[in-house]
Amino acid sequence: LQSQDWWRSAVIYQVYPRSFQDASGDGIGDLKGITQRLDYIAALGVDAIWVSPFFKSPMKDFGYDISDYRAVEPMFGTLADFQELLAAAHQRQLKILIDQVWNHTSDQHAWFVESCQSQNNPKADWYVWADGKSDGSPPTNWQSAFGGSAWTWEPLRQQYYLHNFLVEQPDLNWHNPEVRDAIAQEAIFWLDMGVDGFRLDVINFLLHDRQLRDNPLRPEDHPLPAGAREGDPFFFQINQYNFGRPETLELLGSIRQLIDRYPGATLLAEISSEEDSILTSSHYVQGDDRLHMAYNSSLMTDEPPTYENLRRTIERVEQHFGEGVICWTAGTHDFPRLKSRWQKHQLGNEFGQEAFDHMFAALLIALRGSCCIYQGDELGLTEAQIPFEKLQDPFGIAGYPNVLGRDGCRTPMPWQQTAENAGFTTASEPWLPIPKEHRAHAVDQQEQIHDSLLNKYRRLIHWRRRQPALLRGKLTLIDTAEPLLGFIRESKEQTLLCLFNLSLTPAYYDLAAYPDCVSASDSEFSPRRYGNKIEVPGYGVFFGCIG
Ligand code: TEU
Repeated sequence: LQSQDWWRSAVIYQVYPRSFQDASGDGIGDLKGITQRLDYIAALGVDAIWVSPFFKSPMKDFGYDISDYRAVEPMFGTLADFQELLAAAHQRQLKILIDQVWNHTSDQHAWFVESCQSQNNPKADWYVWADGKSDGSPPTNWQSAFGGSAWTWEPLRQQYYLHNFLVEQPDLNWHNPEVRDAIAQEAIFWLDMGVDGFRLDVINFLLHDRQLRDNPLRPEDHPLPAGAREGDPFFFQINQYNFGRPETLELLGSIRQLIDRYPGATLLAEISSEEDSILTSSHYVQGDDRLHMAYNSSLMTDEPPTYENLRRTIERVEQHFGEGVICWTAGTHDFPRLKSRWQKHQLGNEFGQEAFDHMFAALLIALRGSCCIYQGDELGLTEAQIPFEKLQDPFGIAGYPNVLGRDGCRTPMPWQQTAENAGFTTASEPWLPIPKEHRAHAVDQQEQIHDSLLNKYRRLIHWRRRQPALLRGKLTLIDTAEPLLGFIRESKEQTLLCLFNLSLTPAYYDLAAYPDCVSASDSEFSPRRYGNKIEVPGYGVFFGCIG
């Protein structure tokens, strides 16, 4: 790969700063903490780190509510700490993507404070303001993704403002060119400092319907989209006018042009859409006037990873993304932990689960595109059960007990099995409790065990770096029978047959068509071979060189 195209097959590691490593001793992770742990991240063999927001923020949504795009939140450190992190990462050939929240700001941002004052101040049109309906009710029936109406009344200005998320997260008005220019200036500030790109939060939310049309109500027989939360009013209607507007795609060209002034810099779009997330996200990455890569929730729903589901997902990605790059993502700070998500679908006994985790890691790194690993998923951390009194996530608190909040995947990293607070902090208490059962999965423990999940991830990611077909090859699904999922990755230099057994019992594949096939990953997976027949064990993997 050209070095400027590194992102096309990058492995990205997501760091959630509050929970990675606390260097200051206040119970909350910080930038210095990340710098201290860079060697750990480098040892994984990843290409880049996506750092969740560390900008100045009242922390209503833990940093996704920014009150100053250019300042570092003091609890995370200083701008100098960030520059140190950036330099130390670059020294280790690690790129840094920062998390830009462009759809909304905090209600404490100076822009919003000004916009609130009157209907004709210089920033009056920077946010989405509207009068209520004739009876005084909100302008439309739109619902916030975090519950309740998406509109809040502002007495000072005597109008409603739009917030697709929390009341404290007013939506910027991207129809206004001044807003677009202002955000571009914030982006330039960080690009000039040397960051390698941005993760773009809810980028499909930027534009709302200018005519402020009501969303249609979801007919009772209209199936809920995959990933929709049962009983959540957000899904009582079809979210057609509040976000996901097709006009949004027209904004992408100028964003891309700006980034292209910085060779090698990249944009990773978060597409938050339960309604056909693959098709929706594919639109954001088609061609040079759109974004570089997109991730979606297709691997983060409750849908179990069966042969059928995975095959369909891969097929649809190949069909819709074309040359566009998907970033395969099976965990983030928003979804229940990968390790726990599918357990109720019975992946077998403990041995079966271990094999499954290994297989799933191999699948992630073998698919076409880039992939993202959320901190702790490489340790196999389970979803933490947190008592109501300790919950922090406003979304989880408001929806308790019906809506599962996001604290369960945000607990601190366990670095040392027996240390106080597992080595995360020297404070008496971390901001979220560290589950007892996570200690057995601590980094220091897993480093000593050759076949720990951590070491498997490390070996797989390093191995991938040496497989041209995985870095540059096209992907073709092959006609394997259930439960064996199979595809071929083929580049100029190499052709790789990739087989994944999605069941607990052994499965067989006839290699007659590839008589010269040799295993490409003998030390990691060792399926048995009987003549031309290959036996892939339960939740096993086979990578074979066929050219
Ligand atoms: O998340 C958008 C998103 O996917 C959420 O609306 C999701 O539906 C919710 O977390 C329930 O699972 C992004 C950020 O990743 C998230 O942390 C922020 O809270 C949100 O945007 C608002 O900025």
